Amino acid sequence: MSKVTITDLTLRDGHQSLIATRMRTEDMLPICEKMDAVGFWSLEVWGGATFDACLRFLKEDPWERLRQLREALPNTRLQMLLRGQNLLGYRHYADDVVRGFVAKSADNGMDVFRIFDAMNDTRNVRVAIEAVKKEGKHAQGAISYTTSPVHTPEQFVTMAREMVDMGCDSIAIKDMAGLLTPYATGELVSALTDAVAVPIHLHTHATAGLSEMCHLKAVENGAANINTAMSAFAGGTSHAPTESMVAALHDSQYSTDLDLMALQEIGFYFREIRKKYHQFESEFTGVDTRVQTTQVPGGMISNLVSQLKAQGALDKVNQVMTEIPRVREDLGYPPLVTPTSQIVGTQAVMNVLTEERYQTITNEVKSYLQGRYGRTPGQVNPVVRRKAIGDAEVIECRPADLLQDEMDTLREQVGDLAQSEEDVMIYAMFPDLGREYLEHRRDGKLVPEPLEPVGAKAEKKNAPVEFKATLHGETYHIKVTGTGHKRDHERPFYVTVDGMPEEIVVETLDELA
Ligand code: PYR
Repeated sequence: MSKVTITDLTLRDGHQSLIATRMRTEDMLPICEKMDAVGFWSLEVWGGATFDACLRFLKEDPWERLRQLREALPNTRLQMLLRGQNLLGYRHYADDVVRGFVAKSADNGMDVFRIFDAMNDTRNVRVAIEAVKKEGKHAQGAISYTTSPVHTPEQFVTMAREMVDMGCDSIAIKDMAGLLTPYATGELVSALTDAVAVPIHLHTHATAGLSEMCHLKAVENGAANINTAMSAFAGGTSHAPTESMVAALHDSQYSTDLDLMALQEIGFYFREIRKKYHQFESEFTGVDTRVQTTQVPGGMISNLVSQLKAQGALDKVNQVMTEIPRVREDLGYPPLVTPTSQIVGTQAVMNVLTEERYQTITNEVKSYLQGRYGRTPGQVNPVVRRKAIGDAEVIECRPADLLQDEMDTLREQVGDLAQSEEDVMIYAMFPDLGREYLEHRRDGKLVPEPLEPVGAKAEKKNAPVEFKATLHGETYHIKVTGTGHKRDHERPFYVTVDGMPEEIVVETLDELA
């Protein structure tokens, strides 16, 4: 039995899960010295959606963020989440882009690369793993954890063995939705520790309220490392709190030996920081066990709510939640994680909003059914496939085998806008967004998305929901009981007037107040 180490996720998955990846570098740097002194095994600070969010919303150079964090955290391993052949984007890139991206990440300070594939097709992680090893860095192979009639613990063990054979230094169970239960965790960790000689790390989400129990079962069954987030960015669709897990394991054979008081101080810092980002708080906080029955991750639920709101179809949310598992089954039960969560989620929305299921089929679903994201875990629905791609060929090879090297073309396309190879990578990841970012930077026009002042939301919340109104000499008792969402400027409020239900349309909540 040995000590347990901790990877703290606050600076990547913590804020990605709770405030839509909006934490700015300026809010990370002041606390780095203290975080660096804690003795974490690693800090996950980069990758996943952070690259996209830096460019799209924060107008920050993601590479500059990495360099600054490297400088501010000299004593702690920096860790990132890499989506295998999808890197930090949503499509497969050619192998030369994968190798170049990994090399630049290592040059700029990355130590640990957690690499996953949304289909668990190990062919899609091989090039990235080899590239990390070539740079002399830590390659961590991640299993995208899911449950379905075609997934078994034995398959995950086989996958772990394959990734270790490819050169991985550790294996992570990546439970991105919070599907794990404590006993399933114990069983899987035990099977993995028996099967492979490298350390097992556990990454799970707190959505269903099970994460601390899962971590406990993981360490009891031999996990070397657990992933947590500082309490201010823990819970809900995020992770188990770092401070609580340190306290839970204290004085046991699994003790992390981290200083709880030092952690508390860091926790208070983040408590204040989170307030700044209140406008990005998800509507789903606290415990939501629906993920255990629908398999729909919390982050995906909030995305769906925004998609449906934009279509004026928020009332269809429950239908979409029921449709997602059906689409997933039709597609052969892929784990739901970027990009398959978007592929399945968007098709489910289409299926609900159109008269007939699969009346409209997205291009991503067509590509998926042609094998362009990799091998599907189970059989796909042949009727849906025929409808989507007719007699088109389904590829059997690794999807990136069909891609020509891209770097020369990308360099040529971006031209003088790129002042470094890192800039070329910005363009490579997201050609439209990357070009726009580089142009705005050249023209001195980078404007980050504004933050609403702290308290702005609180004021709105305080608008009266029950009041008396006098009209033509008659006094009514009005109680607002809920809002519907049609178009943003025309929101009906459901009210009771003297106890009778009424619908009134007002321009804004402020006007009503
Ligand atoms: C990501 O790909 O961004 C995840 O957090 C899974």
